[in-house]
Amino acid sequence: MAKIIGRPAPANMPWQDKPAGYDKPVWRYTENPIIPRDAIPTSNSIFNSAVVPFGDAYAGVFRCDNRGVEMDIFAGFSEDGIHWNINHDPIVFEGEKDVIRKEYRYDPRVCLIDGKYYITWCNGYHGPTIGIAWTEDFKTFHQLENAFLPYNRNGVLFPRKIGGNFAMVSRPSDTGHTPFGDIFYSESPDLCYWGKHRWVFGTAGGWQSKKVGPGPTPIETDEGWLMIYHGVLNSCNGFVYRFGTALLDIDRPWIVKERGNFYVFGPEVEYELTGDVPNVTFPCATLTDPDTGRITIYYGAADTVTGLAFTTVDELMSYMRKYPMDVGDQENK
Ligand code: BMA
Repeated sequence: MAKIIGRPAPANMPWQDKPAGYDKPVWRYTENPIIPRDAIPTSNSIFNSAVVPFGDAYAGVFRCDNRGVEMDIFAGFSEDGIHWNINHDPIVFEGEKDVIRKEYRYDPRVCLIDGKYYITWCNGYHGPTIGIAWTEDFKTFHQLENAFLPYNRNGVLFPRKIGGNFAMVSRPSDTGHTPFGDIFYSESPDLCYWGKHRWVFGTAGGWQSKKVGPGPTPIETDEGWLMIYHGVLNSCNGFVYRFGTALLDIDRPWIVKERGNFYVFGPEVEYELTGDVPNVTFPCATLTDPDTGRITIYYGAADTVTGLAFTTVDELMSYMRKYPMDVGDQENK
């Protein structure tokens, strides 16, 4: 089976074995949600957040909407990846005045590349676009130019350069709740100028028929980039957010080698089905263990709280292969 390529996992990576008799590829942490909506004094909701190993513990960037329901991102720290101390004030970025001006910030991702932690998020700049910053200590954050013109959401960096360039997948959008969405790939030599924009894939049937967008940092395996992505159904009662998997070519990630037809995870339990926005499960980060193939997923639930879920590279690959989608002629798409 596929092997995860990457740094060894922290010894205390959060994990629970699959419950006996459970027949789905991703299972929930029994103590979910790990972060309640009011974990800091001003928060209305804490969700769609990203964590990474940091030293011998963990750090993260959290989406906390305040009780004015204004969106911003906050740094946080944890010894075990489960219990978090989130700063009570949002991140203050250093950088050029035009760059650090703030309208709103949400849905952060964190990605370690060559010893620096890069944060990407949906950044308000006359509409949503992709903000980028880096930090080495999760105390001082240096903001770079926005990656793209508005409108775009879900900018997710690859954890290493591809063809000598930084690489990112994203979902071009509109100013509102965007009734469309495909995943595109882009490269940059310097994290300032982005190009080589390639279409990766678009919507398909059922659970992913309205829009699809990148989730956590793609996971490098010896068979390709394993991408966990969100898919959205437009039901008669609003959007439903689930997630599924695709395998991208390692050197040309716009080439889709495989894609699952079935979702791997979706809203099923109370804190996912009810909250500020019902029926949303939205993954923004994973921890991975190359030795065991374990994958721990951090996801936002109902735009209100943060949950943990578990799977393995074998579970995701075999489920994708059991229920595959025909990806067509990728060389002529
Ligand atoms: C998307 C983003 C996410 C949110 C989702 C469901 O467009 O705004 O932050 O989780 O909608 O409301």
